[in-house]
Amino acid sequence: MALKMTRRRFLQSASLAAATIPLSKVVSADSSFTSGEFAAPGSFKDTKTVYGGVCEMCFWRCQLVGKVRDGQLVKLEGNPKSIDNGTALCARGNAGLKLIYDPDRLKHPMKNVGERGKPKWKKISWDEALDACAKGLQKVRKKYGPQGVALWYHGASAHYPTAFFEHIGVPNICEPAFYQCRGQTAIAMLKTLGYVPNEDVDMANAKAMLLIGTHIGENIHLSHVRNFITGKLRGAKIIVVDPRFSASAAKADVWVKIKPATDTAFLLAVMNYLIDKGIYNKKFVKESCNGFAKFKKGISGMTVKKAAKICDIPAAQIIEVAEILAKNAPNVAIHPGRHATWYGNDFQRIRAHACLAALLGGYDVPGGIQNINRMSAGHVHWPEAEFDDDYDPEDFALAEMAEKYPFRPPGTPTDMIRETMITGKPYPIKGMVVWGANPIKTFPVQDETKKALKNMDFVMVTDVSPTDITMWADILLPEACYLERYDHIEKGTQWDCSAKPQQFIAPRMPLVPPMFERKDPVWIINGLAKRMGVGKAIPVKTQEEYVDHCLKEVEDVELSIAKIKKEKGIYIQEGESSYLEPGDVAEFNTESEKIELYLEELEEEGFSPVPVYTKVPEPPRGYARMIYGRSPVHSFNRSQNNAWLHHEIPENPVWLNDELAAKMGIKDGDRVSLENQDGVKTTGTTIVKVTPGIRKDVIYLAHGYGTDNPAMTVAHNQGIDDQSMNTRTVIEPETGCCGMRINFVRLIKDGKSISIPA
Ligand SMILES: Nc1nc2c(c(=O)[nH]1)N[C@H]1C(S)=C(S)[C@@H](COP(=O)(O)OP(=O)(O)OC[C@H]3O[C@@H](n4cnc5c(=O)[nH]c(N)nc54)[C@H](O)[C@@H]3O)O[C@H]1N2
Ligand SMILES: Nc1nc2c(c(=O)[nH]1)N[C@H]1C(S)=C(S)[C@@H](COP(=O)(O)OP(=O)(O)OC[C@H]3O[C@@H](n4cnc5c(=O)[nH]c(N)nc54)[C@H](O)[C@@H]3O)O[C@H]1N2
Ligand code: SF4
Ligand SMILES: [Mo]
Repeated sequence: MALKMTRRRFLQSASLAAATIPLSKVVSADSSFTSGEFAAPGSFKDTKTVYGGVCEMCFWRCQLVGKVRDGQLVKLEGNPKSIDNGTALCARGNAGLKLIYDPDRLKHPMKNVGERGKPKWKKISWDEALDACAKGLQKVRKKYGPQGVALWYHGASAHYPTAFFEHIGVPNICEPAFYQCRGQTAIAMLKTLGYVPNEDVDMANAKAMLLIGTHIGENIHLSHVRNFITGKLRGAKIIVVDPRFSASAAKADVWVKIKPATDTAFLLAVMNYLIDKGIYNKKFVKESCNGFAKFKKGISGMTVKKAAKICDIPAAQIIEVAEILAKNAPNVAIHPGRHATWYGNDFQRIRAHACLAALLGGYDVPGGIQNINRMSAGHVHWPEAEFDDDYDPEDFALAEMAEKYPFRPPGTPTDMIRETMITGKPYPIKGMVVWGANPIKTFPVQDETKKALKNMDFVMVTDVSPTDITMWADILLPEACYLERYDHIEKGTQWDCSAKPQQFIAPRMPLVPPMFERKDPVWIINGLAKRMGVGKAIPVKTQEEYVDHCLKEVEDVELSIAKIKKEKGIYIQEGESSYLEPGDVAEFNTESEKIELYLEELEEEGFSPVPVYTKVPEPPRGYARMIYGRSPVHSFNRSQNNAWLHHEIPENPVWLNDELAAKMGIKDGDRVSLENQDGVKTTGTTIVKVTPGIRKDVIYLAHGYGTDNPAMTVAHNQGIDDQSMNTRTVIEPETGCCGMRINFVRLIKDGKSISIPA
């Protein structure tokens, strides 16, 4: 791996750089920075601590404090008051400094005077920019109706804009990052348990844990990693199922080197074994589960022997896993999973996670999945809009078409919006608004996304930095980043469920004011609303008022920004333990008020009511399946231009099995590119990591690399883009989410394609 520094040295150098080098030297020279904005630092004595920051280098939202000197942020630290991340931040959290002062960041509104996708930027004023956006969107609305506009969004800053676009009747709104992330996990859990446990699994107090994929340690969500490591240190047995020796596999007692896409068969076999041997939790199943007899019968076909063959693992290992789980039940952490859009057969797999936890009684007990009480928090709503008689946004929500995906996450499936943008059916979508999302990188089949964007009459993008999506804007709006603005409330609970139960609320507050012409979402949207003739409906005047309003809506406690400031950024109150009292029975908010082992709703819609394994196509001869995961120091594509993080892991090595490599004549560190089953090649190159820690039928790489946008001067063309290899996708029939591990690749070295031996 191209790690040039140890993590400890990185953190030392990161904080040293922040503490001692004038920022004017840390950022590279850029003519648009005035010297005044990057004045020389004062003395250490002048450094003050500003409370109330909330990280958004990823979406875990750790609570921060900023060290500020002469109006400049010189260091970020975890908020000592935090019951979540404490004083810790991960590498990305630390490196937020290099985002805020990245000279490549968007500074002014810009108009594309070149082509979409090959932009030429002209700096314009906010008046010009908002006029152009209002005009562009109104023109589309006039010609095609309000349904002519669609929205793709992600992130905390998109709450208010989304509410605005709903208010003006935009019917097709999608969070591609939810649809292609944990959307289907959420719905599978909701239907099975009656609530969405997210990653609320009490690993710190588990006696055994099971991770399917879920590569904690590369997947860095700070308190979640801490939860996992604490469980490990307290002696939990760890089972990791992964075709690759992931960071969590490296901490495991049992590594199940499973054939990709076969996890449901594995889980079914484990469950069958528990049932056959009578070593499941009979009391829990009787009291808290619905449809056990039909479930038992429905899954009985997947024997240990059969699954061993399908999953390409020893039968003895399936039995070993089942025995470990049974022995440690109910204190077992069956991880619900997060990113699940793998193969298009994943809804059933996530249901299997929930059912296995049920057979073990692993709910609301130490170690188990927790139904965590969270404080309610307010939102700001635009007033209910009144539309013409002949227009009802619901009639245009592509909802009828989407009905074929009865278990879809909220919103219009990403794929359906894209399709409609291209075909104009059932009606034209000709205006696209993108707010904080990068669908070029997020969403498979890039050519289709580009075709859809080309087909628009108007595209408006709001972002903090140039990324691959910003190249497709007609008007590009620069937003203040998470360190420079107020934002929607974050709420949570103590991560270790055995600790004194506490809950917190931490709204995001700015650590320093925004530079250049960067603005917050309320400012931008209100300007747009006025120009689009809905100024009277504006619910709040400033971003600060917006957050104050959300705080006032929190039930049972009086909160305000002033109060949160006094509380050093975090309001903490006593909570209730999520563990059941002895004698209590867990509650599930489903139709049967129990865990739906057998989900009738699925049957009614023509799907299997018990989890079922569906086979997916195998790699063609000469290719291996491409799988992906996280780089521990990056968040998707969004952090790639961060100089500190780029310095750590500048490209994404392609993992190749060592025996294969020997046959192919490939050595560790060789420079290669990838070619997929459709003959599409990656633009950039990367190095090979030759390792026994991966199966022979897969090639692995970290997601997010391989940036097309030359305006990202650090990241441009560094590493390779996994999404560019996803020229095919599969739409999951239950949910409408896109499977992204169904493409196959081989290597190219020195211009020659090298097949993967069988
Ligand atoms: N550093 C960092 N951390 C992050 C993020 C980030 O961008 N950077 N993003 C966050 C977000 S939004 C998400 S959703 C999560 C995603 O992180 P996870 O939810 O952990 O993602 P997964 O896809 O479950 O896990 C990826 C692992 O699955 C393995 N895998 C691939 N195919 C299969 C298979 O068929 N079966 C099994 N059992 N394993 C398979 C891969 O080898 C890899 O180790 O990470 C979060 N954490
Ligand atoms: N091939 C492949 N596809 C994937 C994944 C994968 O692992 N492989 N992972 C999937 C998962 S789990 C997820 S969660 C999604 C992630 O999908 P996205 O969230 O769309 O991914 P990012 O690349 O982080 O793009 C976010 C965009 O928001 C911008 N941004 C950052 N901060 C702000 C802000 O404060 N305001 C505004 N307006 N913009 C901001 C960034 O610069 C960037 O352009 O991708 C999914 N798609
Ligand atoms: S896990 Fe890291 S990047 Fe994510 S919010 Fe926490 S400190 Fe920030
Ligand atoms: Mo995600």
